[in-house]
Amino acid sequence: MDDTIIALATALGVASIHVIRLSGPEAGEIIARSFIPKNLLRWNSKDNFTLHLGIFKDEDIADEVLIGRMLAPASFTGEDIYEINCHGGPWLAQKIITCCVRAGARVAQPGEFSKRAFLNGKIDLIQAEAVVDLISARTSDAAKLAFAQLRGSLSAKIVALRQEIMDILAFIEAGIDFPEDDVEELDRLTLNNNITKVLYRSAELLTGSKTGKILREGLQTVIAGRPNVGKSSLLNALLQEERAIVTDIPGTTRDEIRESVNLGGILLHLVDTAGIRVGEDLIEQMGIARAWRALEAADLILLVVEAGHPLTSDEVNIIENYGNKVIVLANKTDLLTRKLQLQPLREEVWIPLSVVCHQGFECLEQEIKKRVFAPECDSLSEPLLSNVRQISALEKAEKVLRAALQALENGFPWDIISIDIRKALQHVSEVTGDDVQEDLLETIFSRFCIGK
Ligand SMILES: Nc1nc2c(ncn2[C@@H]2O[C@H](COP(=O)(O)OP(=O)(O)OP(=O)(O)O)[C@@H](O)[C@H]2O)c(=O)[nH]1
Ligand SMILES: [Mg+2]
Repeated sequence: MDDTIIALATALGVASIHVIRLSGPEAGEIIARSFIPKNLLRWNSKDNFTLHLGIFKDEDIADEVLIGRMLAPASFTGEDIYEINCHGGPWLAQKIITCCVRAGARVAQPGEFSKRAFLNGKIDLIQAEAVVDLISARTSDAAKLAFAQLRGSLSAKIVALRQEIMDILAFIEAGIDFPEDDVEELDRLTLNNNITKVLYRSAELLTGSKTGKILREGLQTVIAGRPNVGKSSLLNALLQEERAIVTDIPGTTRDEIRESVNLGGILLHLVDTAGIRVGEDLIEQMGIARAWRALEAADLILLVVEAGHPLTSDEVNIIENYGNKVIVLANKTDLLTRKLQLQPLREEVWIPLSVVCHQGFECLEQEIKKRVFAPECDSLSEPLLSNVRQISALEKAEKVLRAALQALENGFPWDIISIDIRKALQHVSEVTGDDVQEDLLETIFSRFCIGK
């Protein structure tokens, strides 16, 4: 971390401006070699968080640029940062970078600026990962969630949880030092209560994480059913464009068609599949095999059936096998002459639909929302966990805490219990990055973009 790194922070291509970022102890000197400020006095004043107009000049280039100065330790990385806003030609940007590299800068690895911010204690891992989520957010709830994490509301919860585990550990250590039988009984009860309290808090966070994960990643949503029931018509209606071919010939769709859509704030990754039946030719059979496979990987299955018709064995099979991830859409209600009788097989939800008359879509949206937002987590009022790595670390912590509780109930000695509590502490610390291996850090930050 003692060198100065440089990268293009904007996407490479033609744009009105490009932003080149430099961070490190020599950033100021490197810039000064090629920058001729318009107002030398202001530039020399070293005032922090200031913008400077001037000319960036090298042997074979010159550009009028604006340079932003953010000095250590108040900057994003905690180091001296200079941001060059140059004109948006990719060649020009590349030239400026080359010129700075010649002056001593090193081209940054992906995520290296954020990694420095983390290592300098400016942000924790939750916040670093939230930046990436905010950049890739495609719905307003996903953006809100990432922003809340970036502001540290989730970190505060994890830090509190970590503190409670540290208190438990301190309590056990004291118990080990003063082992007296009558005190021991009382202490075991207190310890049991305290571990249970921590478990309750982590369970709360993990329940909310189901919503968080969906808001962050979206739902893998497979549209399935037998041929000609209106699957591709439903896809087109949800996308509001004629994406898939629709005909009244059964077996129209062969290959999977994948598109994403924002339905009431939830990102659905839709997969339209071939109608399930005994395929007539090899191509159709291959499509049908893909449809079955897609069901396996789905978070949500929209099973389209024809309203008023009895269920086929394949439809029954899908409901029975994938029960809680199925919503049955009884389509073509416009063709019915009498009132539709809905007869669920189990606990699956049925929604009457007419794609051509655009009826039933609100109901579908409500049902999906109901599944995403568990009643106990009302929208985004609470900070939610959403990142798989963070969720899995907390799950591991929960598992060892349960083991500790069990060991306590079985009358195991305190030092054995303390081993589990220590492990729990380590897993919770992994969430914020307070205790994390170097190679894990490498993996996390390598997923970031260059210049971030
Ligand atoms: N009356 C009526 N017809 C519909 C409705 N939805 C779809 N259709 C018609 O049903 C026929 C089949 O529609 P598709 O969307 O191609 O059906 P599919 O399920 O994708 O069929 P395959 O790709 O063959 O599996 C078309 O003629 C559609 O216009 C509806 O709500 N009401
Ligand atoms: Mg189709």
